[in-house]
Amino acid sequence: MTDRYTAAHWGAYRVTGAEDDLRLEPLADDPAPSRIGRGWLSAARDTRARIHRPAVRRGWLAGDGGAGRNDDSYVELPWDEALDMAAQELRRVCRDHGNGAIYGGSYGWSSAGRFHHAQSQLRRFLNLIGGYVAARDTYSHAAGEVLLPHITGLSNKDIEEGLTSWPLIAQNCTLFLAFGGVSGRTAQIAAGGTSSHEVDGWMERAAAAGMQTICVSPLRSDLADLPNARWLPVRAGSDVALMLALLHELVSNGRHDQAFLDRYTSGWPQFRDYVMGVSDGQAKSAEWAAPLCDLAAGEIRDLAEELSRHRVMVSINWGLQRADHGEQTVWAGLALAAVLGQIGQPGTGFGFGYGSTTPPGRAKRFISWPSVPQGRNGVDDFIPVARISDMLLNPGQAYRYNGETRSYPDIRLVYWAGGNPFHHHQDLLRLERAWQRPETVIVHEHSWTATARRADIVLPTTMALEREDIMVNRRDPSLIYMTQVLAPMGEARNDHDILADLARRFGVEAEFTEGRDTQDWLRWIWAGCQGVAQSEGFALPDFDSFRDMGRFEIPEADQTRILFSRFIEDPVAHALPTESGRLTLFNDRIAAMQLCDCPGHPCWMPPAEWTHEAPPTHLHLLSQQPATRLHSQLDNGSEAVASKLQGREVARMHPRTAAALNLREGEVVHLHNARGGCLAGLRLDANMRHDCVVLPTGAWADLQDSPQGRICVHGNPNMLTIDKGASELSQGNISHTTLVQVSPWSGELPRVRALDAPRFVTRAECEREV
Ligand SMILES: Nc1nc2c(c(=O)[nH]1)N[C@H]1C(S)=C(S)[C@@H](COP(=O)(O)OP(=O)(O)OC[C@H]3O[C@@H](n4cnc5c(=O)[nH]c(N)nc54)[C@H](O)[C@@H]3O)O[C@H]1N2
Ligand SMILES: Nc1nc2c(c(=O)[nH]1)N[C@H]1C(S)=C(S)[C@@H](COP(=O)(O)OP(=O)(O)OC[C@H]3O[C@@H](n4cnc5c(=O)[nH]c(N)nc54)[C@H](O)[C@@H]3O)O[C@H]1N2
Ligand SMILES: [Mo]
Repeated sequence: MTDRYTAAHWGAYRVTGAEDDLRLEPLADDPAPSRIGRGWLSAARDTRARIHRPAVRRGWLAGDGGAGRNDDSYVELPWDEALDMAAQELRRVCRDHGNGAIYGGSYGWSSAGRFHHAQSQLRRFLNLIGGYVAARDTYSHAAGEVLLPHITGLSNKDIEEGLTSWPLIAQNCTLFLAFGGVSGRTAQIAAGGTSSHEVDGWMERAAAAGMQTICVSPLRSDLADLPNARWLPVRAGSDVALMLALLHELVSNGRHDQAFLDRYTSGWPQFRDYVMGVSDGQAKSAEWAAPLCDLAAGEIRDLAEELSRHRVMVSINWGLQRADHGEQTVWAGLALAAVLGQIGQPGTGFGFGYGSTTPPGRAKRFISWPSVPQGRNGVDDFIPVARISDMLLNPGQAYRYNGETRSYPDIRLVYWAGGNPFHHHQDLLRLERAWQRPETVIVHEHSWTATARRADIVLPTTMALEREDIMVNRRDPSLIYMTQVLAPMGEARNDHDILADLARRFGVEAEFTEGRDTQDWLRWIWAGCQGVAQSEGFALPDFDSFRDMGRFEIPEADQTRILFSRFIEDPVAHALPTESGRLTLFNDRIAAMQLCDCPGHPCWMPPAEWTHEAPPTHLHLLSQQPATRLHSQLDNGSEAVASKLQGREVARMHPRTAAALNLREGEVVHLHNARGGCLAGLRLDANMRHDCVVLPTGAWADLQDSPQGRICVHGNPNMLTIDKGASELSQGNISHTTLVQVSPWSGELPRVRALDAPRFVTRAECEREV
């Protein structure tokens, strides 16, 4: 009997029932299925929010030059006409301005599945017509991503995949020092899909084996309730000060591992002089750090002493570096692990990203499965991914990035498939202004997100449930044939098919499709997988059998890893590809860049905004990843909708803070600062610092004018965040560095329109106006 499966970034599912009784059942052997999937079917069937037909923005048809790109009405068109328009615009821009005027960065998570990956499909197409301006690095960990190769010689991917495995932590680590926590909330996700969620289970096993855990975070909930778990409620944005004080304390008491530092690091003398205050006259003592971190000096000293007695894993989550000077948390964390001297030992040392998604630390063998080739980009220009508003607002302007001085390209056309910048980017009102600059915006979406509602040409795509695909994830032992579960909504088409039709208009259809339809491509990918499997020493079934089985488990071969183990075994034979061959605690190349916001060693620099010295009414905004969805995906699904309060995203605050601000549980409140504002429903939470407010990311932005200015009535935190690079090194986003005020909302409550379709007009109505 044929089993049917499908998969998403949040898990894999067995499909049962039909029509009205259709169900997505998490795999029976998944120990902790994600709650996100519960909202998947309802979001897919949401006829209000889904895009049914190609649509063109009314103002764009009327030649408004982009000014109306903020929730205009739309004219629906037949596919051929919409594609003709898109092709005409692409051709015009390439002819008049060159391919360097097309922004195709198209950042976003899109959906799981090896073939229908929107961004890869788009890049393949754009490469065939001459190329596009690309985006570098990620929103997830750009600060770490740019820094790590300098200081460790390894890419962020190398580090993520090389991280010391959970079983070794459970066996050997006695103290897990978790900066930002290790959260089952974020471990729901694995890019490309996952058959299993194991992070909470490993933390439980380790705790049962006696491991102590310290959650260093403004939120206690960043770590599950484990035996031997403690909460160190550090001030948000002050972790580097705490790390430096721990270093100072260890060195002052002779508890640093000098032999390790001599053998495996370079630049320790310069960095030590900074820590001890020799170079700048300020010892980074516990007394110095205490007011910055809002901890008692004694607590910091006790922690340093404790660290020196334990087998310690210093773990830095990704969120910590999505902050002003975010590079420093990664670098200072590595320095702390180096001073403790346990890097490269089983279960201890340094970690970056444990719990931030499910794969880091997973003890599985990695297999490089094939994917659809994207071709070569004829344009070599790029921007650091989070500099999009800067680029659109300031063509030609110079900026620094990773030692280079670059300038922003002059973009005329933006093409996006598989991402939602009007949820993910910082300072959305600034983005809204910047977004009015290009001549044309083309978006592929399956739902009327805020980004789709700001596109000129909107091309409706299928959701993963509406097509066939394959989940093969390098770090997952299950290979899943993703069956088609639902018929496509309206006239929605696959990204690939849309782009194939566009390619035909450029005479490159044959190159784009290589003569294959979806089934042919899936067979092609599978044939590649079979080859890879063979070289790994096992056989895969033929394609038809795989499709019938729905799920194939590769022969189990768990593998554990120890980060930096080869280097630690022999630092000469396996020198790191850094400037010194070792871990650099002072880095000459970075120092030579002479950046005022990223000097040559880990360094404390106060963030652009933080609660220290701010009035008590200014709260630190933690815009963490949402528990009920993947970023903005499935925000219209039942799971996310049920979690809202009066139809809006929930903000959490300490009861004492709420009382002082005259705010009550359950009411709608107004979060605001100089950049903008949003409305959210208020819940109280005693397990958090009193000077913070939590508002998860991803509510579909719903920007409306109100007596209090232009606000998001639905609760998107990026109305408030700062659009600035972490430093001139990485230019990574700093979404976790933001102060806000919270007030009661006394006016009438604006209706949330984000989950409805935009207004439609007929062609005739539109033409009458022009
Ligand atoms: N304030 C704040 N902001 C943040 C963060 C934060 O912590 N705080 N985190 C940042 C991080 S780490 C990230 S990764 C980003 C995430 O930002 P994004 O990756 O942009 O967020 P998603 O909501 O996953 O966007 C994916 C979009 O693709 C669409 N989609 C899904 N499947 C398909 C498909 O098959 N075809 C097409 N064409 N579209 C499809 C979905 O409808 C959705 O709109 O957000 C960043 N923004
Ligand atoms: N459910 C769910 N899971 C997800 C995602 C999702 O959208 N939904 N997105 C995935 C993606 S793309 C990514 S990149 C990862 C991100 O994974 P992370 O970056 O680890 O997740 P965040 O929720 O942004 O941040 C985790 C916690 O860091 C803490 N934190 C913030 N600032 C500070 C600080 O200054 N000091 C300290 N000590 N702690 C701080 C906050 O309390 C926050 O709850 O999550 C992934 N997992
Ligand atoms: Mo991310």
